[in-house]
Amino acid sequence: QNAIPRPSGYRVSWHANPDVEPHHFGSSHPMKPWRLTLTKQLVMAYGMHHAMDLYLARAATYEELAEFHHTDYLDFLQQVMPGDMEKPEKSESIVKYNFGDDCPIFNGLYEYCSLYAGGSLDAARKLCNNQSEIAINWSGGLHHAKKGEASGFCYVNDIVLGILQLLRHHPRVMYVDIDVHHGDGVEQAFWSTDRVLTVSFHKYDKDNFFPGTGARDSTGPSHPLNPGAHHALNVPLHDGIDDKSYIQLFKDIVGPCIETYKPGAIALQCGADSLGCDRLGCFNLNVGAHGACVAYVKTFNLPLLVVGGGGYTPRNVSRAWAHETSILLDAADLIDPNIPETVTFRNHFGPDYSLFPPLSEMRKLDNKNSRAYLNGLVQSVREQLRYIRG
Ligand code: ZLS
Ligand code: CA
Ligand code: ZN
Repeated sequence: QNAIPRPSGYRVSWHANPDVEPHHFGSSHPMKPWRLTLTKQLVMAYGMHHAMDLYLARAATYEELAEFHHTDYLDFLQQVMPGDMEKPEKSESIVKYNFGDDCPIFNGLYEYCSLYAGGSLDAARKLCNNQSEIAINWSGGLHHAKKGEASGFCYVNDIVLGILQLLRHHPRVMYVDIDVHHGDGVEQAFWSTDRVLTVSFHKYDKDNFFPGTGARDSTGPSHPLNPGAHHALNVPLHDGIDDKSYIQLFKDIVGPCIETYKPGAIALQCGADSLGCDRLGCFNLNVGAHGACVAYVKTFNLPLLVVGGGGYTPRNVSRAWAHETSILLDAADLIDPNIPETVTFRNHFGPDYSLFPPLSEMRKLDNKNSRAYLNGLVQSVREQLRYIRG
């Protein structure tokens, strides 16, 4: 595969540390950091690494993590060991900090957390220093982590840390989240400020789908004098949303949000569990549609922090994030949809060996989102935006 030419107009930076990849949540756990290895192999097989500035992410320091997280939580995260789960004297803290099946304690947990957080911090700093226009950290995007507890496979919130960095240089930052789950940790962190507008698209079912928050009428603090009022925007969806409706909805909502709020920078969480055939997800998107959302955000030409997130069918996560890397490089047209013969672990991409397998046809799923429901969402978002100024 020929190398992708380097774009002349703007710089794209890639922030990663290969030491994230071998961490293991446990064999039955859906989160597989190994999907990052597969993503990198695809990106390299296409020659995309020649078109970006590549940075080895450093570990976030304790002090950097403490910009958002409570130090008692960080101390625990730093000291806890795999065997502690069974120790009675540790059980109080384990419950308090929400460790367990979703957030297991594994070897190298603190290293894993500080490396993926370091990637997002480095990426945000490159944007602030004008050394990059688009900065990518596929190992980040862990949107559920709270100040003082782990949640939903997330231990430290690299997105919050990245946005805090962007806020040093930009009066307003917009956050967009296309993971199938609600971006509750990021929403909560910026709940009381008008300097961050959070926008999450997600499956919403209060009782049966994690984390159970993110209803349409959950828009920020209810007191009108609280500056954060109206600055959380939620797009709750039902099962099976398809390419056409999702792309239309995304543009109808994200476009007016950017035009109204006029952010100085955007953080985009690209959770790939919104794809069809995801092990945990229930949407029906193809790789092309997921990428179309990324492409749309890029058209606004704002400094862009791009992070990963969920995604539990590794072969499709890596397809999506490789395709999205090519979009961010303006090189999607130069990429062969047939996965190169030379890619390492090519067997994972069979039998089709395509970057765009027909995911939406592989699992029969009705779209439970009626046209009327989606139109109602767009209407209600328009009404919310009347309270927002840039
Ligand atoms: O957004 O639904 C839940 C919570 C439970 C059900 C599962 N049990 C284990 C705990 C209690 C109510 N948790 C979700 C979390 C989803 C996090 C998404 C993260 C992100 O994509 C960003 C990275 C959940 N869904 C599925 C599982 N947990 C889950 C499935 C299978 C297993 C294996 C390992 C562990 C226990 C058996 C597990 C969790
Ligand atoms: Ca989401
Ligand atoms: Zn998710």
